[in-house]
Amino acid sequence: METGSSFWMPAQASTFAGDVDDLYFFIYWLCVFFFLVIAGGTVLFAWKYRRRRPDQLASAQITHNTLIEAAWTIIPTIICIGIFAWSFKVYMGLQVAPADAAEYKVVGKQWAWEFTEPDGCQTYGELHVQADKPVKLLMRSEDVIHSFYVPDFRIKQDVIPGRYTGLWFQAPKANAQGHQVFCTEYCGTSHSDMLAKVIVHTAEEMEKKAWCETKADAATGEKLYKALCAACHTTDGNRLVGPSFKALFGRDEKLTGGATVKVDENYIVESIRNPMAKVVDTYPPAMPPFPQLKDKEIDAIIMYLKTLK
Ligand code: HEC
Ligand SMILES: [Cu+2]
Repeated sequence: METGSSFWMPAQASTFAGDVDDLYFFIYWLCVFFFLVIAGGTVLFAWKYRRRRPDQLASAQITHNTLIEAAWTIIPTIICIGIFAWSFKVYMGLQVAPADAAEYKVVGKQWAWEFTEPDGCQTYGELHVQADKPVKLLMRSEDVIHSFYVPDFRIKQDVIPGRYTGLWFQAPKANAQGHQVFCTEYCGTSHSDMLAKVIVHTAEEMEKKAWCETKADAATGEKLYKALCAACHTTDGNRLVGPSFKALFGRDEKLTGGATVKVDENYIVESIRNPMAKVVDTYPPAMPPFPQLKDKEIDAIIMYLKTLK
């Protein structure tokens, strides 16, 4: 468990996580209190005024009590107005990003998250932000409705095709492990694999931006695989939406239409750039192209695929 997390709630890792939790627990305990009063009162009265003899008439025929009726109207009204005012304040805090927030672009698609930093650096499955600085996310979907949810930050927003939606947050503390991101709108077969992390950096790390230099090595390839391909391709031989990458490199692949192709570097590049050109036999033409991947990133993926014996 992360620091600050409890049995009830995940860590409070954004500036407004505390406010959201305070409001939540206020409403929660208010409900517990009234549940006990009402359910307890019902049980108590059912017992206290029970019929004791078969010929017993109902006790006093009370038609109304102005004082009690006024009280149970006015008190809940005041409580509801109070909850509305409090929620409105917290909600506006969540909705309105400060003017100096760093603007990141977020794209959700089946089944990965892509991020573009204000300076154009692109990352996949990892959102890198600076500690104690406001961050604004401008989000869109390339296919169906997704939803961007960071429990540690207490933020969640639908990501919709054909229109931008926004979110903002400020994470006070650096966190190298990262805060988990989930997709919370059911979006197809690998919905539950549509994961990412928000990694919060110190100012010095943000200056260096080590994650922005792409190295053409197998480790980088593995990271890209996990962020972009793992929802459809396994490495253990199991069939998912697409074929497994286990022992893919060098094998002879049967294509729809009957032709056979040897899996080499050029076939892999073509599979990534133009997946419809050659479709593997028994699989649907369901792979999206990845025009955003740089040549170096594809080199890294190929190096990683070669390690999967
Ligand atoms: C939405 C699901 C999906 C995602 C995401 C996806 N693929 Fe695919 N991929 C498929 C499907 C389905 C096939 C089989 C049909 C075809 O050949 O186009 C396939 C086929 C392939 C093949 C040919 C495999 C073979 O057995 O010959 C390669 C190589 C490949 N994908 C690489 C990638 C890489 C690299 C990524 C990540 C950058 C990726 N795919 C992401 C669905 C996906
Ligand atoms: Cu999704």
